[in-house]
Amino acid sequence: MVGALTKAEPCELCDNFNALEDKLVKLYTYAIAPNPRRVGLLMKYKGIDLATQEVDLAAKEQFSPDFSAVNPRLTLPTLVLDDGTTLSDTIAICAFLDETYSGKSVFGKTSLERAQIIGCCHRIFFDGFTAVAEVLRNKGDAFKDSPLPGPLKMPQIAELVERGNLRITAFLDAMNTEVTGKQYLVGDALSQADIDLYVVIGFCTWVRRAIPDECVELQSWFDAMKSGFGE
Ligand SMILES: N[C@@H](CCC(=O)N[C@@H](CS)C(=O)NCC(=O)O)C(=O)O
Repeated sequence: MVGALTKAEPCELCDNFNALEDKLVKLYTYAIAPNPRRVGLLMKYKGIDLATQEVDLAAKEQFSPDFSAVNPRLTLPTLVLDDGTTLSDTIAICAFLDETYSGKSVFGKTSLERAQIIGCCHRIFFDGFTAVAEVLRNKGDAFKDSPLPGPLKMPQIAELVERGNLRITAFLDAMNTEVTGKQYLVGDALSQADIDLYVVIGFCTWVRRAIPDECVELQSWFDAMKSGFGE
């Protein structure tokens, strides 16, 4: 699907009219994967339409010569600007799109909120996303010799599955405490941190992990996000 325009489905939380900027940018993505989803939900929230190209990770298309010429790190999402500059880290892409496109920001209203949101995203990525990835990628044939995203080849380590599961439990428990008494993780508006937590909780289901029954606050926070995004 080269050069198609994505049109976000309307949802309760989202702006649906953000004008296409005159910058020619192209997003390489695989919409169902968690890091691309962090960008996809930000775009949906802000009503951003971009030219996109799907790179099918299930079919290992990231290893194709065409895509490795775009991003030698072989990861998604990847954003290419009209001058050829390439961004290949999700948080950087989100910050760039948030600032480039008008409307409500998901990076806070003050420099302190911005710092807190980036800190929170970093924690969710490190404590949550990488824990799930540790479980997912260290067993089975799908990620054989490829337990980390990118071109590096190395063996899977079976013990990391158990450690990853322990990390997921600790992460969900910490996030339950974090959202208690709050509608949003930082400040009084939805931020990239909320998007990231929502995505990582969804990613947990890829390794058959759900929010534990005792994490009541996290479950109701997640349910509110899900319905806000119309999912
Ligand atoms: N450093 C990247 C990592 C992104 C990443 O891990 N993306 C995954 C999809 S969720 C990927 O591209 N995987 C490719 C692979 O498994 O080979 C970021 O923060 O955006």
